[in-house]
Amino acid sequence: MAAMHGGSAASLAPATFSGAAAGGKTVGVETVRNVLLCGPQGSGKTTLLERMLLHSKVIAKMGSVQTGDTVCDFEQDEKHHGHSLASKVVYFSHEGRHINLIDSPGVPDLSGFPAAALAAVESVIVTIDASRAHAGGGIEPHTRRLFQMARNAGLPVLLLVTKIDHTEADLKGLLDRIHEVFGPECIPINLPIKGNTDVIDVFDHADEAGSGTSFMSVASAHEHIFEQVVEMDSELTGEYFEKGDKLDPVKLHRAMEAALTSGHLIPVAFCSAKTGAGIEDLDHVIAQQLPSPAEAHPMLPHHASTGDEFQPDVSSPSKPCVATVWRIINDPFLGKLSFVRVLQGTLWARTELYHGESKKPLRITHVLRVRGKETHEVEALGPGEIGVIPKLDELRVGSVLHAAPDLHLIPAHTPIPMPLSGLAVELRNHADEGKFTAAVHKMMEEDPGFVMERVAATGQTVLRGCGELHLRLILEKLKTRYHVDVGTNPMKVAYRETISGSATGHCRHKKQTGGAGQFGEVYLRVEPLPLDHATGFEFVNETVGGTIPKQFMPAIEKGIRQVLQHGAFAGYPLTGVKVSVQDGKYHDVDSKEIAFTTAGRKAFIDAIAKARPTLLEPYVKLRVQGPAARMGDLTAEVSGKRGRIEATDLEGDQCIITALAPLSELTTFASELKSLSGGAASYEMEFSHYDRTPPAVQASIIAAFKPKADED
Ligand SMILES: Nc1nc2c(ncn2[C@@H]2O[C@H](COP(=O)(O)OP(=O)(O)OP(=O)(O)O)[C@@H](O)[C@H]2O)c(=O)[nH]1
Ligand SMILES: [Mg+2]
Repeated sequence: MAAMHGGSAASLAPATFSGAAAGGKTVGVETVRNVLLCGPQGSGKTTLLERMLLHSKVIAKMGSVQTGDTVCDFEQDEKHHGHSLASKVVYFSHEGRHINLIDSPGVPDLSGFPAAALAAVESVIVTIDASRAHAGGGIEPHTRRLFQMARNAGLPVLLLVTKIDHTEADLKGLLDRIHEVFGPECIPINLPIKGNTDVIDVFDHADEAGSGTSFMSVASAHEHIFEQVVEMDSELTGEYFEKGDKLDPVKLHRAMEAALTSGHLIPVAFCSAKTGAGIEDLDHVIAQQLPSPAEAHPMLPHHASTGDEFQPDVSSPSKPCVATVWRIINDPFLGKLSFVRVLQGTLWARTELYHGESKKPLRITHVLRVRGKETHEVEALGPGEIGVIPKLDELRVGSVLHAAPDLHLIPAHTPIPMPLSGLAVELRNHADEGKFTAAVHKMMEEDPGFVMERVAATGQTVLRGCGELHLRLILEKLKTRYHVDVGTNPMKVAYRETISGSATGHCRHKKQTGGAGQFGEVYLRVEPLPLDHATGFEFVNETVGGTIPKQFMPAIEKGIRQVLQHGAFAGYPLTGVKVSVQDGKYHDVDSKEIAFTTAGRKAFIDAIAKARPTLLEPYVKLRVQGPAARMGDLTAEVSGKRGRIEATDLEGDQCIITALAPLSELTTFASELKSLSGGAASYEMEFSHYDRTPPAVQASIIAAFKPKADED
């Protein structure tokens, strides 16, 4: 056994892998269960996994998030914050099944992690915290988003009510809210009994054994879930109404899988990680009711040529292997760990597989199973399994490994959120540049919602994430894990300069310093090009009679291009201009390229100043979603941002506002929307186009611009 960094074992961990004992063999595809555990922050996911591992005797003592000794929250920053900050995998056996569970962070800014894990699992458990279920509360906007994300991916969802031990938990009220929010397909598969200290499985039990439930009879819950399941098969429905629940188990199982996959049934289960209530039954439901990789599949890659989904064939472990990478960890001791999901065939250690379009195979030396920070070496991973390939630098999230050289698959379209929040950073110590770039590169590989950009238009290095908290966590990690300290600045908007009219400009550049002098004179004309012009710049020589010899034209163009890059009046790149050089003068001795570069630059700046200079700003397409009851407030908020509303639509109890808005107005939109709606509204945006900045805004930007002293 080797260990990833984070715990005390880390520094002792050898950078090799050993201990094939526990999981040396592959397991049959029908025994595999891959389940993503997601839900709002603090709803008890990590504690629940701890309890499940204890229950299956994988660990002898239960850790807690308070004491920072859980199997999943092993990183220092997770212990420090008391939250999971990335996804982790654990596995254990139950009723002969090999169960892989993925714990994911509930912090909304980190929803890239559960999104990326949709390429690894066949079903999703969404947690709902019973301790927050009083006075009509209990289901947060983030819970709805996660539920929707899983359903949009076509995956079966089980809703898991956690912390039922909580004394104020109003479970009946919560079940009503679940029906209201997620629909009547949400039906209990077990019910709390004995004062919420235990649960009874209502799929297996038709009558109340022992004490009754607090809010629903076992008999009616049993009837309810059976009726819902048999509806998937008309023959089975007939048999059920004739003979009752003694049905053919194979047919019943098939109907159950169909009901789960189509969303006709969303089972609701209850548990408490604190007391252990409902844990045995949850294991049983996962083992017996949730689908295997032979019955359902994760989000799949697509064929590059046709765009069709790749259809995995899990009928035999000897099919050509296809595996997809869904998570990367750069461990300081073990190196790069690529978490894979085997879609078909067997992934053997000491074998070669192709990667993407490359004709050169990659050598797979080791294959591992992972439980928290522990890695266990195995010979192979069978169809449907989740595991890790260490030390392959070429792999990224979304990489597809395959045994057939001509197969070209593109990654599954997992709903990774667009990183909308940006922060400009500056190294405090310039000697750290190499360290900074390497650290950011590693962090981008690990975190699906994080990117770094060097923005040429503003000269800034920008870190983009999915919210202010996300950016804070990124800066913290840079400092504590990679020892790189950066200062931060607000992100500048990438304005552009252009002109709205035509004008002429002139410069006679004459300089005598010591011996040889400099001489060049240029008359030119500028006119606007359309905003959608392909290159945004045209340069023509209209001089006649050799007033300026041809060989000086590139020098003049060079001077003009310097202005295009650095701007003429506000310090932003200039675009959308056609320049024609019309006349000028030269001197046999003193005319050198440098003289015409300077004359060209100054004549151009002179012309721009007279050609109604205009600032352009980036516009984005904005999509705001929130409660229909708040539509008026949300529309007003968008209009207040100079947004041009394009459409307002209603979808159930939600409203969707589509608008075009200038990016410069949206720097604090996320937090404003949050406080306006109590977290119930969210937004997405994508770049649309550049458009003119209103005169007042333009005036203040130009006023703030201090041009550098012009050195010739
Ligand atoms: N009463 C009670 N408290 C619980 C239970 N399970 C977890 N908790 C507490 O709830 C808090 C959050 O638990 P976590 O397991 O960290 O929750 P999480 O869902 O993993 O949170 P994130 O990692 O932030 O997404 C901790 O203080 C736990 O001790 C439970 O069954 N009953
Ligand atoms: Mg957690």
